[in-house]
Amino acid sequence: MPFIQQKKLASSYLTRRLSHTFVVTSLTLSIVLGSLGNSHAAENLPNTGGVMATLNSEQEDFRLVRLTQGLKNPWGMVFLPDQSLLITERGGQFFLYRAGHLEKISLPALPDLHVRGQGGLLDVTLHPDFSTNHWIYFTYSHSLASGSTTAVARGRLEQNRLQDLQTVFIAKTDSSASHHYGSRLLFDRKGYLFVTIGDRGNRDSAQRLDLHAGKVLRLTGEGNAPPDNPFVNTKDALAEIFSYGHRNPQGLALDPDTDELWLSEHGPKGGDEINRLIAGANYGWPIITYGEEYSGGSIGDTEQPDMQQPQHQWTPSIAPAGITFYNGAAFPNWQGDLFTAALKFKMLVRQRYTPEGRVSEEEQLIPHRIGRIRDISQGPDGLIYLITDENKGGLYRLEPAP
Ligand SMILES: [Ca+2]
Repeated sequence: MPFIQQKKLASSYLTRRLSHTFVVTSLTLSIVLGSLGNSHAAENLPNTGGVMATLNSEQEDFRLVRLTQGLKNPWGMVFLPDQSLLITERGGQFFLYRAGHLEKISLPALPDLHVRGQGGLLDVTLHPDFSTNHWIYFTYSHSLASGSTTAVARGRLEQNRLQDLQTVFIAKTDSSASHHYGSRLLFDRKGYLFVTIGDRGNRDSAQRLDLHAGKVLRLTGEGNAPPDNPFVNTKDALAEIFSYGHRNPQGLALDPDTDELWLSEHGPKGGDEINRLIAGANYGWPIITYGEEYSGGSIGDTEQPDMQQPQHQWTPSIAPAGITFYNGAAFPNWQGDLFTAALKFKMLVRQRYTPEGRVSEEEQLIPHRIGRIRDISQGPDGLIYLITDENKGGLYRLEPAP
């Protein structure tokens, strides 16, 4: 099968601009080549699970395995201590993948769930003390009289029932749009809850400290602002804000070696970004961006002295969603690498960063094989799990090649 499985994007980055040009050329080439032999690959796949392919890549050979294709637009997932996998569907349903089967979670109707456009039930994570308190936390788009906004709720997961639902935080935004909710969430090792909020389609909101749109938030488990947040003493600023100037961040990961938070965000036309988060920092949108208007034409500059540069940017866009750092034993040659799920080109991107935060390796894995990849998670078994945001969305696993 004439399939361009891994296209090396760049092996060394001399300057940002040089690498930018190289990525454009290489990505375009791989898309053209990939589409020639592969555009209908997904439609031709059998509907049963099992090994789909054994594939080679720069550092590891692996098998791509489909576990199930019974999910409708899955968005987020998290492993429970018993190694079952909790998955959200954007339409408002939770499932547990356990012992090779999907089990539906029963729950009361979610209050004010706004299932429209990019909205619905979105990401999910566990409270650090889940083993004793059974709290799961999730994000969703919450209906308002004037549209909708991103909200955080929690509930207790007991067996296959979710109960005691509480909305703990409702983001203050000012948009009637049904897109750019952002919406990844995770607890850091200190027990603070980080939540990403998109600009809700109002790009200037990302620079306004009196709105939660276009921000990363840092909350307590009760949904309040911790007293050491960066803007608690800033007049007219919302105390929940951790960083700002983000467009639509749909990926968030903790670097297990440094405890730093890394984030992916969708740019406009081009200019998708990977950012390393610093408390109080401005990530520039829409004043600086490497993207441009969908209709063509510039949006802003690419640099400003008081704004953070991305660690990496993709032009053309790959539509990055979930990200994770790999530190498992199953793929020893991938340890420390950042994996990014991409909706566009339906691929997984592996990147290796130097200690200074520059990309030293980058390759595409499984482009156009399984659909729009929305999220990625490392399992307790050290294997890599993916979900695809499709009407017949699937759960897939990367395993070492035998
Ligand atoms: Ca930026």
